[in-house]
Amino acid sequence: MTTNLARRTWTAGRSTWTAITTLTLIAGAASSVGCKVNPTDPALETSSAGRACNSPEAVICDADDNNNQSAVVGGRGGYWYTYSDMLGTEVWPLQGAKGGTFEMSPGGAENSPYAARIKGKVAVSDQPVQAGAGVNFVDPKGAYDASQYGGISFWAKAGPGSVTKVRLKIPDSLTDPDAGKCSECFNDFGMDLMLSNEWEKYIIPFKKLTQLPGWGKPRGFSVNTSELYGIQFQVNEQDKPFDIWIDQLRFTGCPE
Ligand SMILES: [Ca+2]
Repeated sequence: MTTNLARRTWTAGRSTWTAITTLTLIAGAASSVGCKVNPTDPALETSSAGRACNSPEAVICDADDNNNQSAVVGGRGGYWYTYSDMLGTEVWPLQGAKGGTFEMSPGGAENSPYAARIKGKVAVSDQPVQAGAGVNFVDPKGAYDASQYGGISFWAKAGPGSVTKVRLKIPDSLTDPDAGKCSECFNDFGMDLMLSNEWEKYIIPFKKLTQLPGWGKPRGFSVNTSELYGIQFQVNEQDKPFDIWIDQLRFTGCPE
């Protein structure tokens, strides 16, 4: 049921996207259409929520230390991990529950040496299936106050033959079970992304994140930026291979 809802939502989103693209050609004003945002729109670079931060503390992880820990700055330093369903989905690097440890891959964005990469294949099931990578903000895992920032940016691409649809998820105190508030957890505020096979920069204003419709208890109006747990990138297309690259994660929209 959840998977069907997600798929329907994505289909609707893609239709909207086509409409936005068309309007862009006509009016050149994609960012002003409705509530949708094009996360690769360069105009976000100059928006209050999306502009780059100069502070070194805004670097979440550039992967270039070639280890499984995010940048140890700003009271952070959480670790990367992978996850999957228990229904046959395979993911590399192997998830911790199966004895694996996350590792970075050579060939980062912006000509940097390393990036986070996950690859594998999503299983076929009548239950929801998924695989993903995530990074916690702090270690041990806990809430992090990111309310001084307006959003995040990162670079991403899909390898040849990979699915290109990825859902960005930002677990917060309402949706992460570790916060103890949700009875139906994991419907994190997020955004569906359509990656290309080339590195592209994505800018995600926090206020543009939404939950998937139809499930999750309780549900919120917006992500709680004062209590964020991490960032996840998830694929869920059944019977499809994935090869997803993420790099140069940063906070955006620092206070001036
Ligand atoms: Ca990098």
